[in-house]
Amino acid sequence: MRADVLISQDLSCAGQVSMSCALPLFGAVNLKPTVLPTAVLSTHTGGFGNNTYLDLADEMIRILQHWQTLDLKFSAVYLGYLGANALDVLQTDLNLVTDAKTRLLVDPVMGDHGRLYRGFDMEYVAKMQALLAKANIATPNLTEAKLLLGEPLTTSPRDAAELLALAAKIQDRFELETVVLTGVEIEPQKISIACCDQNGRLWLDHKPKLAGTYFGTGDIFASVLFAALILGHDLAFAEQTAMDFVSTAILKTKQPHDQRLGPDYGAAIPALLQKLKLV
Ligand code: PXL
Repeated sequence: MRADVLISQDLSCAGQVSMSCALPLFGAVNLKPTVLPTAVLSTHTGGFGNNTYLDLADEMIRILQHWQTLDLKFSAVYLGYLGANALDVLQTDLNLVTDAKTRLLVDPVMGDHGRLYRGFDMEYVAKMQALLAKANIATPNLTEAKLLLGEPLTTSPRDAAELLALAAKIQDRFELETVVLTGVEIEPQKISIACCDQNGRLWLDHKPKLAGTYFGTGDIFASVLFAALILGHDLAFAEQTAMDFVSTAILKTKQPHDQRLGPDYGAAIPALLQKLKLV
């Protein structure tokens, strides 16, 4: 049995990050997502205090074993925030549900703003480096790109050339087809991303920096980017669609708003469906 897309990342019960954004977005574009949750948390780890954490690594093994009896294979797999035990499971067992045609996007979620997220350490970074070697597409933010390359977190690319070189280095080091390095401020009041495609093309895209620091924007960016690629669009269209989606979601977020809850991404779905010609 062949299915469209498998999403494996955590389910944070409160705060719209990872699975709680990815699942509705892939469902909205009719990619019939299958899920393999890596952990259940009471909230994400960014600013809600003492969150609970139920590790689902053992259950993931059982789920994957059952799927194997169905000969279930996925055309696409999207991995994001995993946790150390879940990452180990995926490293050894993901091949049970993939084949040579499966496209794997790894969003190496481990930190932002120059710091690792709570609960992650350099051992996790090393595991993520090994996982990335299996991926076709990666979408690190600047912090994650530096961690993956073992470069100091204290410096940032100063101009377009340095940012493009960093993205190309990730592509080269991990032998990736596609890299989109997200969320870099090389010009004041602008957010830039750097893209490398499988044909050796390299380019930047920019959007005005909007007020606020919303949780989950990296997750909604990666979800929309991958959905557009799976639907057959090229990287230039996919990255523009994902950039527009995040900006629209933030602009449409009703104020006042607790930024820990993430932007009102649902408000940007009608425009997304139009852009993807799904309505
Ligand atoms: O948005 C990334 C993310 C995903 N999952 C969990 C997180 C975070 C960021 O803080 O804590 C659990």
